[in-house]
This record gives sequence, C-alpha cells and structure tokens, in this order.
Amino acid sequence: MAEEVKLLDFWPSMFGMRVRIALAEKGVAYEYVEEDLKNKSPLLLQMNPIHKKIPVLIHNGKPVCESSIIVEYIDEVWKDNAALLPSHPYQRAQARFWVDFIDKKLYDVTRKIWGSKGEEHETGKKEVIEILKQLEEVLGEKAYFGGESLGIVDISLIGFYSWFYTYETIGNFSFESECPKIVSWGKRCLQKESVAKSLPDPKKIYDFVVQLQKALGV
Ligand SMILES: N[C@@H](CCC(=O)N[C@@H](CS)C(=O)NCC(=O)O)C(=O)O
Repeated sequence: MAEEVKLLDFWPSMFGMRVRIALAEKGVAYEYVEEDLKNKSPLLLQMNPIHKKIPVLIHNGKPVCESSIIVEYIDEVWKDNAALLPSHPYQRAQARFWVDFIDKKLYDVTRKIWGSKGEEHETGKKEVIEILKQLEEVLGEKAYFGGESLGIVDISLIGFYSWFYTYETIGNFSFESECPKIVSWGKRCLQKESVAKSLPDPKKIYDFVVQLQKALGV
C-alpha cells in the first residue's frame, strides 16, 4: 500500500520543525498543510481534538500528536534508515530524559523573553542561558547530543536555535558569548540538508514575533 503522509503544521513552530526534520532524515515524502492557528481547520480539530495543536502527523488517515511522540513514531515506522534514537535501552532512556527536559523547560522560559517586559523578561534571559549551559555540559565534546549523528535530542532543540536571533535581538544579549558550544552545535546541525530545509529564516521569525508582540500588546 502506498504510504499517505500528511503534516499539519505552522511554519514558525519549533515543534513542527522537529517533525519536518525527522521526515527529511528518513526521506519520507509527505504533504505539508499550513494551519491558521487563529482559525483552525476542521481537519486539525478532528485529528487533535484533545489539544487542538499542531504538529499532527496523519499517517494513512490516522493521527499522531505531540512532536516528541511523532518523532519516535517516525523512527519506529521508517526504521531502515537514519536511526533517530539510540539502540541501547539505557541510552534511549537518557535521550528521552533530555527531550523531556527541553520540553518542560525551554519553551516557557524563552516565551518570557519575547512575551513579557521588566522582571519577567530579565528572568527569561537568565534562565534560558542557564538551561543552555546545562545542555552544553551534556553535549560535551560530541558533534551531536547522541554522538556522531543527528538524533532525537538534536531534533528537539534545533528549532529553538532558529529563534535565537529573535531572543537575542529582543533581549539585547548574545548567545555566542554566553554559550558558544551550543551556537557551534547549531551551525553544525544546519549543515545538514534535512535541518537546513526544515528551519525558517531567523529574520522571518523575528518579524513574525514583532507582529505577535503588537497583537498581544507586549
Ligand atoms: N507539546 C506540543 C506543543 C505544540 C504547540 O504548542 N503547538 C502550538 C504552535 S507552536 C499550537 O498549535 N498552538 C495552538 C493553540 O495553542 O491553540 C508538541 O510538542 O507538539
């Protein structure tokens, strides 16, 4: 049976980027469907009735929701090329730990940088640097979080890298001077075609966020 793969997504979403990269790594052809999150499509509401969020992967008519779960699903279904999770159970558990860490910590903190002013904004800046420094320790001297090849932890984090320009410009600080190892890692990931073609132009993200700030009255 021919595979039918559809992705409901929204271009600046770091969560959507994860799925785009995973599909590109596996060489899976798919239909990209851009959602208007202010006016969600009946398909999105039907496919993700619980959270009503993108990304949603629709594989042969069946939905898979939540970006980290989708990346694991893609790894299991298209298992013959480019493994995204380590094969050893302990290393898999470790990779899942750091994906969970990124999920629980990073989005809320980065949102404070562009979504608030004053003390909260300053706290966001401080906290994002703390988190990235912790991740630098995990990366160590390795090329990617899992070693020599791009894996699930890289895929979970790299979408945020495409927002770095926005955080730095709005927050008036530099990731290069605060966490140079993460910046080098981001540049290394971008050399991969699967990543380069899945991440939007950082300046386009910045313009989008400036409009969002206006709309939200930040
Ligand atoms: N935990 C979810 C987060 C997804 C998420 O926050 N998606 C946002 C766009 S970046 C969304 O669809 N928001 C619409 C809404 O909240 O109504 C995942 O990893 O997939």
